[in-house]
Amino acid sequence: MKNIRQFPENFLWGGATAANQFEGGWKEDGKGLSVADCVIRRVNVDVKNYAAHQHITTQDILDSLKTEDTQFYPKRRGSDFYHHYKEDIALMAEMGFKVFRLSISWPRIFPNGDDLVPNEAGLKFYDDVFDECIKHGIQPLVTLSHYEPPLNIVLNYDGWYSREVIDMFTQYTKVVAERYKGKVKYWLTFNEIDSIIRHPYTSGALVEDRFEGKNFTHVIYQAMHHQFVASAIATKILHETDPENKVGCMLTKLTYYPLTCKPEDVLKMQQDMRSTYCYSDTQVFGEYPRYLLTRFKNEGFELVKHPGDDELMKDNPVDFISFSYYMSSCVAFNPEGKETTAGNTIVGIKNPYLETSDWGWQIDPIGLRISMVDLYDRYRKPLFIVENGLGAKDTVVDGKIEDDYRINYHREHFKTMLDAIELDGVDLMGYTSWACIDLVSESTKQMSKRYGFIYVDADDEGYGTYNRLRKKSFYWMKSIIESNGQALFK
Ligand code: BGP
Repeated sequence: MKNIRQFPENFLWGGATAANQFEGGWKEDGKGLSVADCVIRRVNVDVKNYAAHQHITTQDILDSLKTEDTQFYPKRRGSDFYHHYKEDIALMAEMGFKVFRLSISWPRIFPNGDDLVPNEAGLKFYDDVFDECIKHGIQPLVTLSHYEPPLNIVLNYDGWYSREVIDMFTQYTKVVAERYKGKVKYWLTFNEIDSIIRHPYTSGALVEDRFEGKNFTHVIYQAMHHQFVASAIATKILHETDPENKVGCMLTKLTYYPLTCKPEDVLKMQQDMRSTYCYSDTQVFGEYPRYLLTRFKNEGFELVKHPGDDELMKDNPVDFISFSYYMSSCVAFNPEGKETTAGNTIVGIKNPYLETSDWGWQIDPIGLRISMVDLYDRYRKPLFIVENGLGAKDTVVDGKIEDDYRINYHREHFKTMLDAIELDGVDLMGYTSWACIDLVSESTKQMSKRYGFIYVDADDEGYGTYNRLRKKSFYWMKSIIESNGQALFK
């Protein structure tokens, strides 16, 4: 009998989005401003120059508050999920999704973060969304914080550097855990919690010019501690509210290869891999790894903890490890003169053996298997791939989008995922592609960097009908899910 290769029973196939890139409705029904609503789309900036896309000043924020513009503030409109959620969830159901990853926009619930009572209209919106998912047999997978903290904590507090923000996040978690008890069973606390190092404003509501005279890197470390404590408290609340809740951390899985077998290059690779693992280590083992504490000491950084912080973190480790994986890159002890290429929030040395996407990200399906094995061997807890996909330029010809390049990307990544499960013994709970439907790019704020199986008719300036179209990959993904992966080998 030919052994039929397929994914495990109850494998959670689905797709992922994030409120600040997808919802729109930036001021509707009582929603407060998030940091994302103030981020301008910078044109004529090299995609490799990630820092330029992320840089923001207090003046930039104040300028953004003077306008209702959505042409240059694309995250204010996203893909207008706010008014299309029934249609979008029905399309996801048509593909056979078992799970839909989305984030709750914190300022839709607590417009300023420090409000005494939540915004009922915001709570109602997510009730309607989760009811729609459940009607279609789709489980919501909810990210509590996905790059959209309330703007108020930037302007009237010191972002996540302020210890009070832990209490605000705790209040927010309590409200949504109670409200959606029984509707939501899968939760992530902070999206890519490690990314606060690379984009402190987006993740930590930190604007460098507001910390005159302070070592900004140390400000980020302290803010990150507050997020770790908040994450542990959220995990505790979610477990106590409903024992069926499963809570995951979420890591940017950046996978590095040494450019040569020169020991210095291999050491550099090991150091860079640890620079992201240290954050998932903290959330899985419930304590800072010694090498992170050693780095703090060597950098003269004194972490300020409150009594009870260590116990909270130790007593509330996560149940599973979720991560994003898009690409891999090379590193070298001496990168001088080496050709570089862009990646997810980083720039790396080009790997001569890999193709790149239209945005320079290196396509490496085997790198996904390497990442899965690394993470599973390190933590021995179930994994969940909650972001993986190809950002590409799609064109509509006679109403059709023939995105074979996206099908090829996913086919090769699904095959290595299955290898990791069947050959390497990795326990993989599920997979949500990023993004299952076109939405605004986090880094470049473009609509034209499309990831979806569903096309959204809107351009970088926000013009279009916002009609949804099924791409060729929509039908392919449907066949993969209904065959639980067997269609990969047809
Ligand atoms: C991850 C974010 C997602 C998504 C993804 C793709 O870091 O968690 O929100 O944006 O990157 O990146 P981009 O949108 O820049 O192509």
